[in-house]
Amino acid sequence: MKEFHERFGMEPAGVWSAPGRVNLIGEHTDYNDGFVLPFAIPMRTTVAARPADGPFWTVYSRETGETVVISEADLRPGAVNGWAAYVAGVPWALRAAGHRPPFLDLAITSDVPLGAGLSSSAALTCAVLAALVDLGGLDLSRDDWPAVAQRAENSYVGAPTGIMDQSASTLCRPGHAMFLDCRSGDREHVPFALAEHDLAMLVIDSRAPHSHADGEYAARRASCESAAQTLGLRALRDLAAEDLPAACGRLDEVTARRVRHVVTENARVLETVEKLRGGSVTGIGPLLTASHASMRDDYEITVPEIDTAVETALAAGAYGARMTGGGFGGCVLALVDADAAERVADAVTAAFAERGFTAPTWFRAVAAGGATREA
Ligand code: GAF
Repeated sequence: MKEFHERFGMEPAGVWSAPGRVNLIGEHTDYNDGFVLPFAIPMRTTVAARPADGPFWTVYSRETGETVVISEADLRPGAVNGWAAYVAGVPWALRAAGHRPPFLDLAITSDVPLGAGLSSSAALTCAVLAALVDLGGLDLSRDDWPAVAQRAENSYVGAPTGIMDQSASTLCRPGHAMFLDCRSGDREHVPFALAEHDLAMLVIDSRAPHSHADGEYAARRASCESAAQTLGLRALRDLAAEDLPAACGRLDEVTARRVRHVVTENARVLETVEKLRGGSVTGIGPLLTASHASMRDDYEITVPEIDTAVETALAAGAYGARMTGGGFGGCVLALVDADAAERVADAVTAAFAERGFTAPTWFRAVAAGGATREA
């Protein structure tokens, strides 16, 4: 990688990459021990690395132009902030899990859009993890990568995420969405090759500012955990749909809607997987749209730009559309006929202009593979 050579004056020992993701369906279900169905996107974060004497990690980021030196003393939560915390958190989490990550020089580049809800942070932690595991010869099975990367984000960076993004970034396969049970870790790679069906998945970046996203995410998570406690459940995953009305009767009105979102969303993931297994890709459209309505009305995590994109895409002929990711901005998915992608995207762009919103950007998402060694 030329950035590594420019910064460190030699060739790297290897190059690793990890992708961003979109979540087809199953939003805010992961931290409730529920089901998700993400797929990796072709945009990736790439890490070139080489063992160094240490005792520190020297990290260059092409995207910020900065070089940060992370010392051993920095391996405590709170010591490093900003993007470099996602790097420092990885050796920290590896040590916490009993491994001895090697000291490295690292150069990082990324084409995963930042702050667009496409999981640029998991792409970064997982790409760094891949380099550390390989160059350190660490005995860490691929199945255990997501938990280490999640621990880096939760406990070092302080972002209370679930395990979906790190799982998608490490374990997804090309041409497949990954049906993941976030409690057991069981997964099924469900064929999702849209081109074979003359379909496309539009990803529309609303470019809405992500204000309050962190605080609101934490609040939703806390509200689910307290509801589970009130209901005497290990997690909301354990609330059956038929018990929902009785359970809601024991909760305040807002919490009841949060719980309804989680329970109905888990059911929609299972139905979506059933449809895909049966080869009915357009059949998932109404489930995507119902998921969006649930996020808008019950979980209250959408914003006007996002709702406009969904409504406009549907009016322009999408089979289904929904926000993807944590919410309060970010991206919308729209399932469309392959030859209608441009027309639907243009309709959304026009609707944004009419309402005075910042112009959206868009791309067609193809299901890509998880973290890998590139060179
Ligand atoms: C963010 C989090 F990082 C995920 O763990 C997940 O909760 C998602 O929001 C919502 O489904 O991407």
